[in-house]
Amino acid sequence: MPSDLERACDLRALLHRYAHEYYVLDTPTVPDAEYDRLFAELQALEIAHPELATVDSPTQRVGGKPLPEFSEITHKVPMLSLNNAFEDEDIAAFDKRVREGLGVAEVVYDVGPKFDGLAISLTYADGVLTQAATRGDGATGEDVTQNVRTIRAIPLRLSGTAVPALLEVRGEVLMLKKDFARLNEDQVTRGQKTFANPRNAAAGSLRQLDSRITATRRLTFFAYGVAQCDGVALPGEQSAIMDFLAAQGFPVCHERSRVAGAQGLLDYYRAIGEKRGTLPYDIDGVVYKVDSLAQQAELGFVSRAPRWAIAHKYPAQEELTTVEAIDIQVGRTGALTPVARLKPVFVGGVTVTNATLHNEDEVRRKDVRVGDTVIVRRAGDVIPEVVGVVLEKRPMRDVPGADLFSAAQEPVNPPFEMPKTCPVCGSHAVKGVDEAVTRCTGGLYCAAQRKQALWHFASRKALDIDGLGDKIIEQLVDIGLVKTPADIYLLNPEQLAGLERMGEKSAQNLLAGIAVSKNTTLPRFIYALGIRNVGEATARDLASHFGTPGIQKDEKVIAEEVAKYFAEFGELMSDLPADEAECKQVIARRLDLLTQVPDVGPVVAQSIVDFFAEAHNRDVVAALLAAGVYWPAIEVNAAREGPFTGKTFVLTGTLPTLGRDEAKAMIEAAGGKVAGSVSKKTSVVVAGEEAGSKLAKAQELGITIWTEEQLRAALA
Ligand code: JCF
Repeated sequence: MPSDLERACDLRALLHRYAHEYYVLDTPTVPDAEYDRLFAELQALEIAHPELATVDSPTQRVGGKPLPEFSEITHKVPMLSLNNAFEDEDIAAFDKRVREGLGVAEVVYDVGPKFDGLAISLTYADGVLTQAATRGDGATGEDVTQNVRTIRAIPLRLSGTAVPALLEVRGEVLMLKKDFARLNEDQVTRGQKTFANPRNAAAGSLRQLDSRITATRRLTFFAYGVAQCDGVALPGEQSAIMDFLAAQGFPVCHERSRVAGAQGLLDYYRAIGEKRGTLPYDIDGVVYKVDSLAQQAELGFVSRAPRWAIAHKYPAQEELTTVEAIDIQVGRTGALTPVARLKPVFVGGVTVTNATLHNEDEVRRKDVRVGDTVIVRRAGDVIPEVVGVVLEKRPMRDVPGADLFSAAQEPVNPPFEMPKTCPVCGSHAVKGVDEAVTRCTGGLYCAAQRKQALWHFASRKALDIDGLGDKIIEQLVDIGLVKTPADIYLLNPEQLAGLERMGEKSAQNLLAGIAVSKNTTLPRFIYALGIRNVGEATARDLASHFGTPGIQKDEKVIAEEVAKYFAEFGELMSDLPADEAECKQVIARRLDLLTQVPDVGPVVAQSIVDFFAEAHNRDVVAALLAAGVYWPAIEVNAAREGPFTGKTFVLTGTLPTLGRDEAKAMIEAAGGKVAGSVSKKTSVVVAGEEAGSKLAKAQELGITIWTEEQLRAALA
């Protein structure tokens, strides 16, 4: 039986090792629960025997009493800023200055990402963290030691073989993108304000007077340099200093590298730029440093920045601009989307003039108003978004009647309100209970929906009609020549001749494009119909599940026989019975039929049933086939023979080792089918971790439930 003292020491060593493996080496070796259990044991020991506690115990990371304010700390070695560069030429000029300053032909650089976080300075006396300070103005910063102790990535004690008497490390505190997303989700559930970006979240968390709050925020840290070191000789290169820091237990970035010459720098800049969107943290550039410390000393400083280093920035992903209007866009399925019209601003490498505001709730949550100054973000190829409003810049006026004693101001701009009617067709706009989206109820009566339905129908992955672009669709709908996709096939040269910017040649080309598009496939056809929630993949799944006998070129398809070209799927194409009870039964049968299709769940099935229950949608299908649209036959794969032949499986939750596609492939190879949702026809539900409603439904229906292990055993 070890003594309490020994046990406390062992626990600290273990917890220290696990945290190091997790945060620094990025290779966890024990589950979080085990860490938490050992942590609780150590905490209990230290509470029972306060004399056992040490300043570097992991239990010190939970935060302590709130401070009245942060005290000031003067940096012994000033925290400098870096000069910035944006253009390749700036980098060539930097490298030239360095080479000429040193009188050498080529210079080796240590290079790494420039994290978008907060610079911080950490002081270790005899290997123990004693002080942490923010950068402040570079000369004095704030004492955030209590807060920094809660950051698990930062060692409380150094772990190198030779420990310096004094070590001052510089680095960046930041929040990973995933932790930022989680924090904001939590803030929303708690009804608290969200942070605009990971940097603000990190700053807000680090500058908490109550370190217990900081302890709940997942901050991390990367070291990038040493300001002071006594008692141990430091290596002579920046890159070797980074290795030294890693050996002392600090997280150093895996993306760092050593390169030679301006070309090496630019190649690195581009390589990291391509990875930028997929890195787990935000960066705003890369940092280049002359690797040799002797050469650094030779180059020295200009005013407040080193001559031996430069930050090469990427185009900003966030900028400020003003909202000039909030317009409503009408989508293909009638969704009304508020869109912010912005004063043009250059962000993320392009000029942005619009940003989607998604829906009413989102506008409310962010409280975006016309006239507001907003932060616009465009990260990578992601569409631009309004991150938030700069409330301090909202235009305000005095409240009329306010006097000296009740002087008050109110915003000049009123809150945004979703219109009650569609701005294009005037139909009622409705929002389902629990739904975020407001929809125009006009359907194809609404010109906006019609135009987009046509555009979708003609698009490359649908019927792929060459020459039928936005502008032409716009005109065809506005003059009333085309109301449904089927009308496209009735157009003649005289009608097209009347359109703006439509010469004889382009009219011919368009008609040829329309004629060619008749030769299609069933998946394209289903996709082209624009059924809500039915994308390309679902259209393919439906087509290969149900099959089709195909349609010959120039076959005369009559309206009464349309259903047969869709095989079993054709059952969906008839009016629902007027009798309510009967109607319910038919719908249930249709849903059941559809949910046997792999990856078709109840929501998608409902959309499909609703679509074909509308006579006007069926009329369009019939009219398209009557107009001569045709496709080849698809045979439904005869069920493979195997132990699972005739059995239908449903997969739910995360299986311990098999991915969804792997499990599906195994089942299908054994002759089984995999369906998207559970019904009476389901033979077996294979459930993994976090299985939800499908598992519940299976239990309710008394369907056999297997684990992955049981699935494997059945096939063994
Ligand atoms: O990641 C950073 N923001 C960063 C800042 C990285 C560095 O290597 C730096 C820095 C600021 C100053 N190096 C210096 C000398």
